[in-house]
Amino acid sequence: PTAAEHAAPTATAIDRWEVAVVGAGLSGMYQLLKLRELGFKVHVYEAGSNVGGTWYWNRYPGARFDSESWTYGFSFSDELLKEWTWTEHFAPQPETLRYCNFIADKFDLRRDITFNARVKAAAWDDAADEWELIFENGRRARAHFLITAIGPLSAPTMPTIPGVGDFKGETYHTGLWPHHPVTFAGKRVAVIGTGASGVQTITEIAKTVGHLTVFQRTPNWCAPLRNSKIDAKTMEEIRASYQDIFSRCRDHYGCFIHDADPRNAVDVSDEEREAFFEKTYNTPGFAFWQGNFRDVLIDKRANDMMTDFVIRKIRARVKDQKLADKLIPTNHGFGTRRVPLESGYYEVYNQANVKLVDLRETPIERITEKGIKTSDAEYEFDMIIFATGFDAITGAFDRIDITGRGGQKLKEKWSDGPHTYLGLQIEGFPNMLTLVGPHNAATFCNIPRCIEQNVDWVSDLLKYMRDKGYHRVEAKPDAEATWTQHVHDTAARLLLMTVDSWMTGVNKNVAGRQKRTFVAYAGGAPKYRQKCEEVVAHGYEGFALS
Ligand code: N01
Repeated sequence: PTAAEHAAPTATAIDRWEVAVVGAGLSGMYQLLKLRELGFKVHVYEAGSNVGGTWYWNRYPGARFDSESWTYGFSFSDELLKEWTWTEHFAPQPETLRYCNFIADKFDLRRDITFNARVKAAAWDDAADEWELIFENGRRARAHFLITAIGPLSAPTMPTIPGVGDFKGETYHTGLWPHHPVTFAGKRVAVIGTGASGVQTITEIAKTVGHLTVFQRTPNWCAPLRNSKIDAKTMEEIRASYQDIFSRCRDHYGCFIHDADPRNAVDVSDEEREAFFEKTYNTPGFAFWQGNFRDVLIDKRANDMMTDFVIRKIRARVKDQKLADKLIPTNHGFGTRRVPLESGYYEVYNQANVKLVDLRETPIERITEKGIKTSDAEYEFDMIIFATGFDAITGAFDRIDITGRGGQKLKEKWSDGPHTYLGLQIEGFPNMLTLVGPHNAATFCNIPRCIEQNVDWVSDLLKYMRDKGYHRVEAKPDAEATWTQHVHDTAARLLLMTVDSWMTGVNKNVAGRQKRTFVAYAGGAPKYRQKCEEVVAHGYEGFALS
């Protein structure tokens, strides 16, 4: 059936499942497939009208991978690897969304997915050993296990600028981009935000826009993507090397194809360092960030060297050096926030029809019916694009009213930052498993590589429980406390902990998200995988099973 044929649930009967999965992005789809194969009665609820998650919602112009396509796709099915063809090394969003739909079709997933079903609340019923889900339209469902597959960057946030709803022209948020075509030719367009979404949007729409004004609060360090097409012969070579590709990704900290260099930047000669920077800067993808000297993200001296190299690159690309000054970050070193990869971003500012407004000099005072008023000017627009990001990692959990054992609210439990065991389970919330959840290596990962690990681990746990006759799984308090402390200890040495960003849990547009905390896992995917395997080897150590 097509997506349109899946009606939203109506407020009558209660569905009952062994396992309810929330979200039909890549993690929810793979989880469905695995549990179906294991014979569980499993069902997925998805807020959107079709599969794809991130790739369903983020349809903004220029959206594309910054992981190599062929390292990003699922590895679990040889058939899928044989049948699917990537056309670009960093596929654009429409291609990745097609990939998601291809998976849904190939494995006939849609028959077990209800679309247009946004979960409003989830509550644990201790007497029945069940989760009850309540949807926005009032419909309910019950399941013995609840698996969240709700994504780390899926709760878009609007800025808290006065008058934000007043503008009468076209408005879009990059993370909620409409399904209908949007045109920019002849229009006066504003973009607020210069994170990865803003950088991709700005670069793409600059090709056709009438006039573009970029409102930048904090400049970000960017590096070149260096995308190219994949021809048929190259695709065959990629297919022949998939096992090697996935094995290399397995060994990398973030499951990327870029091997980290064992040397320290501070230990090599100036010439050697410069040559290596040049080489990695010219390599496609995250090589410069994820495959650089081993000390660049932990030793300030090494980071300064890397940062100095990138400053010279930006200065060479931007003609007006006063403009270059504004585009060069001054409050953080390269790579200490998520690095947007770009394809001609800096050159956009050489265009006569593009203006950069530096909000550190002239802050926005309000949004008006006609445009944006800063402290020194009033701008009129036909369209405002909000590239203002997400309430990351915990935001999607907060948007569901989740109640655990004894009436405990997850939002309250996490009011000072998440507490989890392995980023997969939470004390007080029995039988709830969090794929790509906070404190999970998947949040800092070439995500499908880590999704496969998460889903396989959760599926094995459910099978183990069924085989052994257990009905409940819940993290023990001491295991949760130890893991949470480990998460913070591991992050402490990273330079990124000295900077505000979604990676340090800060979002100035969300109440209660002003203080830095660590919401991901910085020990790296290999170490995380090893820990998960050890827990299993010791009979699911740290979990209470009953
Ligand atoms: O969001 P962001 P994003 N007034 O939070 C600005 C992934 N991703 O959607 O830095 C003015 O990075 C804010 O300014 P500041 C990737 O992991 C992947 O771009 O807070 N400006 C910032 O510039 C990425 O990191 C891809 O001062 C305001 C911007 O909005 C993550 O998603 C592509 C403001 C938000 O940047 C999030 O990226 C895209 C205000 N009131 C995204 N409020 C791939 O390539 C916010 N801003 C795969």
